[in-house]
Amino acid sequence: MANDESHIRQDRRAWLQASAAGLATGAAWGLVPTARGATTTRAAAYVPRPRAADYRFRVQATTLDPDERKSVPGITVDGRYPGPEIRVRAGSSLRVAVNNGLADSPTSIHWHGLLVPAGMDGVPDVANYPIAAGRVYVYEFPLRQTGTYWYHSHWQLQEQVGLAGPLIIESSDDPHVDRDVAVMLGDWLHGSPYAALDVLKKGPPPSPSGAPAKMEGKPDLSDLAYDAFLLNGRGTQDPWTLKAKRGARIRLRIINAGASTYFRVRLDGHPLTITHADGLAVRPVTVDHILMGMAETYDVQVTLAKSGSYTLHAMAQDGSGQAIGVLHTSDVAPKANLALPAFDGRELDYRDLRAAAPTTLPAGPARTFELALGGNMARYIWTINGEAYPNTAPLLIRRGERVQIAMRNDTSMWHPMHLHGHFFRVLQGAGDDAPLKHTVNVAPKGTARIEFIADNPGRWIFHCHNLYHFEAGMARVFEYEA
Ligand SMILES: [Cu+2]
Repeated sequence: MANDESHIRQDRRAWLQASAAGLATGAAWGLVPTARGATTTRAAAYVPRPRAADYRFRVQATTLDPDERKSVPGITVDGRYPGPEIRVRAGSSLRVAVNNGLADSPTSIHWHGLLVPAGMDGVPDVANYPIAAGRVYVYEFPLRQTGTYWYHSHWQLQEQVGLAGPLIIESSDDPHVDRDVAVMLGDWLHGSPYAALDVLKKGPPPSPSGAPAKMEGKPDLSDLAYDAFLLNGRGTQDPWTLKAKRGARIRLRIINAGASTYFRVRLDGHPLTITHADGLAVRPVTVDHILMGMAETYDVQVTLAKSGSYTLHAMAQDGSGQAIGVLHTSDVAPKANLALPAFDGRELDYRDLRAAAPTTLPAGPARTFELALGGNMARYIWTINGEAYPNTAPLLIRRGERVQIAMRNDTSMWHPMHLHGHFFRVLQGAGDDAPLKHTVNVAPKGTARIEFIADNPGRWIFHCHNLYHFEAGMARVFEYEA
């Protein structure tokens, strides 16, 4: 017993140190002095590794009413949407014990944009078994990067009903700012997304909540008619606000966590200086607004030079609504501007993104893939090279290869294509300083070229981050050959 107690005290001491170092912010669900932790402490002298920041997540069924118009069943971490913010320091490692408190469903958490070992990626049937109801899985991995990321369920449509949250890895190289906040965008239904998907699979007709928007016509901007758009889990009736002193420099870590919504983002009265894309530093570029695909993140720096209240708008690309937040100086009350802004001026283009340092890949044999993004709208099947996941063969690659992918979008919808476990270079007229991203938008009838070095062995899913397109087949697995 004495032994056990001393281990617990050691753990508490470790926790205090971790807190002081900023490793365990959000300590309410922070380090847990378990038998497992005690074992780790005992082994520490023999297994040198950075001390993990510890989080404990309980996935549970919850009722949510973020826009205060209808309570609907949700699935969350600890009853909250967005889920608790993970905020850790570069160079540490992260441990999250996920307890599946759902009565009747598996779950599985994906750490979006993180270069994790394959067994920690959280994709059922690709990297992991799903976590059965009532079971715990401990995700633990070293942090090999810094920046703005997020986590979300990769099980069925749980992401749409609330299982997502921000994941921030702070760096000592971060520019000094007065406020540093995550801004998570989302889309929200008053009905079941599973019912909505069934309706999509049956085809028209359009009807109320959750039913498909019209499917014919030119570029198709949305399959679903959403009931609300959310910013940090709040509707426009009671928006998220941020108070800062006049002159404050503010870093907004914007995450498009929408399940199937592209957002146009702008801040009243302020240009947006983009400092990071998909977590990684870019040469700062100043624009008026950004079109963000699902799963993309942008870090934006703004300065509130003059007293006032300024609304941050995230308008759904189809114009059907917006999410807002309000930034204001401490001498002025926050006042929401609910008018949809004009998106004039300069919009961010991938060609504006330049990595902070050259990103050329090490020499190695090249392997190329041509991938056609397709769809059958009548049956709501989405494909890559004519095949719908999971009835697809893996795309084989080998460690050390430069993998080059040319995509062609044969459909009338946008597809934000996301690769797990790697960053890729976006080759859009860029040279040595092509930006590194984990998600690339492919416009209707458009093309995109990317390349990455195969340096993280395992099986990795590559998929459209429109949740409904993914569920309906738009995915392939990259698999390392032995
Ligand atoms: Cu898609």
